[in-house]
Amino acid sequence: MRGPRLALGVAGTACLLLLAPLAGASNSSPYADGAADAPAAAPDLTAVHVSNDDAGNVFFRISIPNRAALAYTDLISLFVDADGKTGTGCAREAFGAEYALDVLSDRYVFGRCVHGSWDFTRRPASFGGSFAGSTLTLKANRRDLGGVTRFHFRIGAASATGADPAYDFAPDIGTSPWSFQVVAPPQAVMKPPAWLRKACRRYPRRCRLTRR
Ligand SMILES: [Ca+2]
Ligand SMILES: [Ca+2]
Repeated sequence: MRGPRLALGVAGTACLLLLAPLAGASNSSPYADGAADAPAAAPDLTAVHVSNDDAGNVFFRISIPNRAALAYTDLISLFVDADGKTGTGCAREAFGAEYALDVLSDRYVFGRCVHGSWDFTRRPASFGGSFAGSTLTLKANRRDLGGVTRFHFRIGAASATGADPAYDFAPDIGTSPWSFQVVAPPQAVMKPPAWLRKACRRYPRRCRLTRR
């Protein structure tokens, strides 16, 4: 009898943990790229602020002080290396990005890397973007960014006004990528594992699970 009782106790405890909200678990992190460190024509990436809310929505706020509004010729791409491996995804070795959050010619587009090529055809409902106060905001839920807890990211900005586009990168090419850890209540982003669902079905009085 000791074995089954112990197993039930563990399952019940885990269920309670899943049900317990982690109030105020959302977080934020600052990043910085040099000011005026690129050709003057390029959108100048400087302060970057990344945060997430308890629902797992990730917000990227990117300061571009030399823009009051984005020009039609401006391109900003935020590359998410969801698995932290530059050898997988698109633009391998340089970015290794699985997802791209872009604004191009006033259009906000979401890219997925499929077999080494970008697919911009399916826009997740959580994706969005805006520009105000010289700050570009891009957002997406982490479930649309591979569902990972931690990811690497890089930002590229270009102005395609002349024969030679002017670029700024944050962080600089050749340096380590920036990294962000999503902190959100588990029940907002994951299902309980199969063994736990089974245990809870078997012992419903000891373990209440919210239905999804
Ligand atoms: Ca810069
Ligand atoms: Ca990758």
